[in-house]
Amino acid sequence: MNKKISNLHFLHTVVTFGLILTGLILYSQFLRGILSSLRSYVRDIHIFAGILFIFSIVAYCVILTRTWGKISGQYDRKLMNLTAITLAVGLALTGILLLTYTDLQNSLDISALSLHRILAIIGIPAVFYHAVTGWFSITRQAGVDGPVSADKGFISSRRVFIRWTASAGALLSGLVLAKWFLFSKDTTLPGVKGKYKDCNKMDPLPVPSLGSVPPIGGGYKGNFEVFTVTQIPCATSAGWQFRVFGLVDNPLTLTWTKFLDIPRQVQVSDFYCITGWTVTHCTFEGIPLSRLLTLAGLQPNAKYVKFYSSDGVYTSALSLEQALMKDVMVAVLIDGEAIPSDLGGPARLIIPQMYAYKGVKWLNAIELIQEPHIGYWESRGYANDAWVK
Ligand SMILES: Nc1nc2c(c(=O)[nH]1)N[C@H]1C(S)=C(S)[C@@H](COP(=O)(O)O)O[C@H]1N2
Ligand SMILES: [Mo]
Repeated sequence: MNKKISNLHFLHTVVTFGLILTGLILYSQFLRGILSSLRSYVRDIHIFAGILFIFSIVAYCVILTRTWGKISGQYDRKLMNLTAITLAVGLALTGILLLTYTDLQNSLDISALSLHRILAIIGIPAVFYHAVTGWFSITRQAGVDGPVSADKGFISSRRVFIRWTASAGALLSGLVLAKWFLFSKDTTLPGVKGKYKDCNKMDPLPVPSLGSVPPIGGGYKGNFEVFTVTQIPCATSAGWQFRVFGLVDNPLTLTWTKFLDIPRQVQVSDFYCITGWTVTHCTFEGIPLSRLLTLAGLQPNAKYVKFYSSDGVYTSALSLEQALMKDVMVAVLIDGEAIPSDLGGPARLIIPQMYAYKGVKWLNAIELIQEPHIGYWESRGYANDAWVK
């Protein structure tokens, strides 16, 4: 039994080490910048280690219920065990929640992410301490039970030494982690800046929320081809406005500042151009279209939603039902950066479940209408319902 527990503690220590290391790499934009080619492997390893971690928690719980009686009276040990397990379960649950984030995003995932980080700050040193002291104390017990009786003084002084070292280590790593998570502002990830041109002059720039920085999707993979049927329009915050009009009760004309006041959401999605190229893991932040439509107040005869671009040429449209899908958004940030003019900024439509020709760039107006509208590419032969696959 002791051997088993000792092995478990060892496995747990290794797994925990792996989780800390990969977790830090995933969190750190700097390390991720350096290791960008390994990014998705790091995530996979983190997930794999997380699964092992969950197994070891379950094993712990099983052992703990068996040995609970034996440690009766040792309240500090019980408390330590319970705290460690609570934290571990919290980390596992939030981790599982984060696994399910795809393109149907909401505040739940953002809360899961911040909770996962906070639990890591508290939890990793605690769990680590637990694993190290547990592993050593059981190795020690095994030694005592063995044929060669060890020197008691040595054992107790070694135990004290290990406890102190582990406590100090846990405290120190806790402080370092806390500093890293709470106060670091590393922005060295090669993003869209430099890669794509931005002639927009928007002031203020949208402030990315948690989830955008660092991007919850780990940074987009692939390359956008800059598609446009016109010259690329350049916007200024003073000249820019966003309208929602047509069959609505309260037509909206929003300035850039008013537009930025509307709460946004962060979601990760893939971007498919029907001509065959794809960009995956894009972390978009924007206003859910349904929120804008609600603000404007839909009239009963509003059946379709038409989208206009400030290029004055490009349009597209969705049925109301499609427009109300919760992952349809008017995005202003990609991977935590303002969407550059090349990619349709300051605001563009994102419809993760449809081909990108539905995603109007330089979006500046939305009209609620009663009859279907056939957009730019739709009128040139592309399907009006552009579902991917
Ligand atoms: N205003 C406008 N929006 C547009 C287009 C366009 O030419 N003009 N092209 C569409 C197509 S076909 C694609 S694939 C995507 C390309 O987005 P990107 O240039 O950001 O890669 O934008 C879509 N939205
Ligand atoms: Mo496209």
